[in-house]
Amino acid sequence: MASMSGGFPSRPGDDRGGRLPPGQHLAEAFPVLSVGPTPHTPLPAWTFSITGVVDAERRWTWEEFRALPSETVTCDIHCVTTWSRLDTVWEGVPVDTLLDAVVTGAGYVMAFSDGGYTTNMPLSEVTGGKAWIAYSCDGQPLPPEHGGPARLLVPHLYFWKSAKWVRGLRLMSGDSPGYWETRGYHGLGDPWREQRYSGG
Ligand SMILES: Nc1nc2c(c(=O)[nH]1)N[C@H]1C(S)=C(S)[C@@H](COP(=O)(O)O)O[C@H]1N2
Ligand SMILES: [Mo]
Repeated sequence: MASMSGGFPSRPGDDRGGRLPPGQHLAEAFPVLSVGPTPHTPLPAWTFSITGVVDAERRWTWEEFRALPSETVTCDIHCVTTWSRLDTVWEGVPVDTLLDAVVTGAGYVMAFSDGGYTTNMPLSEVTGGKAWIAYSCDGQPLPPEHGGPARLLVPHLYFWKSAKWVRGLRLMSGDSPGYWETRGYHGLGDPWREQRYSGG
């Protein structure tokens, strides 16, 4: 079978052998989409926290976080503004590994980031091997504009759920909208069901 790796635009109607969700096209490069300035938190000041509905809050320093077992993940990413990239390669700590450190009855999670960005989803969307806290992309340390030192990676949902500069997960009993969800984006955001916007 021919290579399907990205880097050139797809023709309209070309779904790359079924790998492009409806309404998506291949990005030529790796676009940067940020609602505010890129934060630059020094690593000695960086921590990752699990807060909210937990038996006890947990916090890792950068050193502790980087000492956790990590995985390499190859996945396709899909932005709600219709660009996709295929076969992106990431390295990161499984969210399952971090959640193993707490006991929770939460049903939802809010990822929170330096700069104030937040995004919410059902907790089940980031468990079971579906999400990572990624610190490397395509073989390089994650560049600041793409969320370095670390970002949430939830590739099966639209990419706005993959919070850049993530600093923690707040576990919640009930759902609550994050930054874009407050502004009309979908609570779940499944690209295969084109869940771009909520309501109507
Ligand atoms: N902290 C933060 N995370 C964010 C965003 C943002 O503005 N701030 N934008 C989201 C959106 S809409 C997209 S498409 C991706 C873009 O990631 P990229 O800039 O690495 O392509 O990050 C998501 N995570
Ligand atoms: Mo996006």
